[in-house]
Amino acid sequence: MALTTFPDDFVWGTATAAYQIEGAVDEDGRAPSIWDTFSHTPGKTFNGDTGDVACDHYHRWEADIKLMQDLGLQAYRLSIAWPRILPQGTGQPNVQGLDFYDRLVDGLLAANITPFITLYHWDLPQALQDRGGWANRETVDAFVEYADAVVGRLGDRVTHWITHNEPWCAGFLGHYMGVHAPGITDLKTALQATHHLLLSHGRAVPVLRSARAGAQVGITLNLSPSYPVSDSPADAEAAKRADGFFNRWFLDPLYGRGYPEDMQELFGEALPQIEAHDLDIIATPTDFLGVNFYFPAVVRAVGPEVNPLGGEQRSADEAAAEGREITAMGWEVNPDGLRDLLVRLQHDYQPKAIYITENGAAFEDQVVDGAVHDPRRSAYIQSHLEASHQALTSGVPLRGYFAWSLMDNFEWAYGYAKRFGLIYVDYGTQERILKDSALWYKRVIAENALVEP
Ligand code: IFM
Repeated sequence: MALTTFPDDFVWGTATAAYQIEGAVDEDGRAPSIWDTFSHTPGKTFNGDTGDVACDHYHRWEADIKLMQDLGLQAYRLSIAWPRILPQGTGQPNVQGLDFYDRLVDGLLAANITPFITLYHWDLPQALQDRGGWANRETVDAFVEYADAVVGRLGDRVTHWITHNEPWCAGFLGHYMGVHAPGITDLKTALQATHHLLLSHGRAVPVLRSARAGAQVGITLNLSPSYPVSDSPADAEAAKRADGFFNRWFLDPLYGRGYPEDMQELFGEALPQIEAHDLDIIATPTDFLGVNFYFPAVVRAVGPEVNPLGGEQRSADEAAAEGREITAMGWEVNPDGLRDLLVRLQHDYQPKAIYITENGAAFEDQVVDGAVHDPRRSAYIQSHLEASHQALTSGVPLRGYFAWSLMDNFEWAYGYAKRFGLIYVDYGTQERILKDSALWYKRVIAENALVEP
């Protein structure tokens, strides 16, 4: 029975990223990215896993589009591998790399699936890292060159563009915590890299928009509403700082307010170099905001010796003790966080439109008699769709939802140990199996409404 109906023009999709699914890392002129280097460095990923083969999507894309069609997907969010297009980061575009995405886009359009293309989902050409990577301002120019090459080939057909995926992760996980490529652990470098990521976004917006009338351009942020773990003023302050770190450090400059003052004070000497007009460029108006939501930050105050930002997230055990369900990533399930986040975004920033560009969960899926029964994933998505619908009802301009992920894939430092897919991938044979959640999501799309899992 239909429970909750979505607007007629609501877009239903799934998302992936190039390095997580493509494989074929040294084919047709592709050169290494920072993730090739990082994943091949001993000790950096679970089990030493790499994206060398991944889901072999580079060779199986036609069959994968058929699966998308079977699910009734209306949209598919993919990312382009920069090192396929400009293997050395700049210079002459690699025609074979462009050809691959050209075929993929045509295949999607022929299947009536709208491509939403992300330019940067973390696979910086290693050649650019060798020249300083995102901490080097020249990488901003290189990104614009890359955007120009992609749009020159695909811009006549692609209507939805996302400059960056989760600059918080690329900036801080990659350059401060060091758990993502390029594996640097320095706050000043991280803040400089983050500034250049945002600057490159602003520079690329007009390039992407110029290709075709009506092209829609946005950026995708991973956002976590932050709640204090207790009523104490110290925890409230810690939650505010966490909000500054995860959310406002990106949202404020993107929406024309510059970097938040409280965080500038906190970062002190680590602040990035900012040139005249950088903030105006970063604030170039966009057509939509992409929101990736998985879990909120529930935060307590700690001393600077524990964490320089003066806060830490409560553990999975603590969350479980409060009755929260925990996913295989150790993340707590809290769909109210998504509703609160969407309502707050509308209240504080008024984006023209919002797409949930990722949401989903990893669980320990098993194949039993050729099927994968994953009721917790369907329940996770359903509860977040309910929260999304509540936000819609209260006036949030939510235009679509992309489940993460179309299929199981390379989960970065976790390698292949974590499965987020609606489709199960047997990495030994590359067989794909539609999980129960995929079959349920197919019904949601067909009904344009929530249906019981
Ligand atoms: O797999 C990632 C994706 O690449 C970016 N967003 C979060 C997902 C799950 O961790």
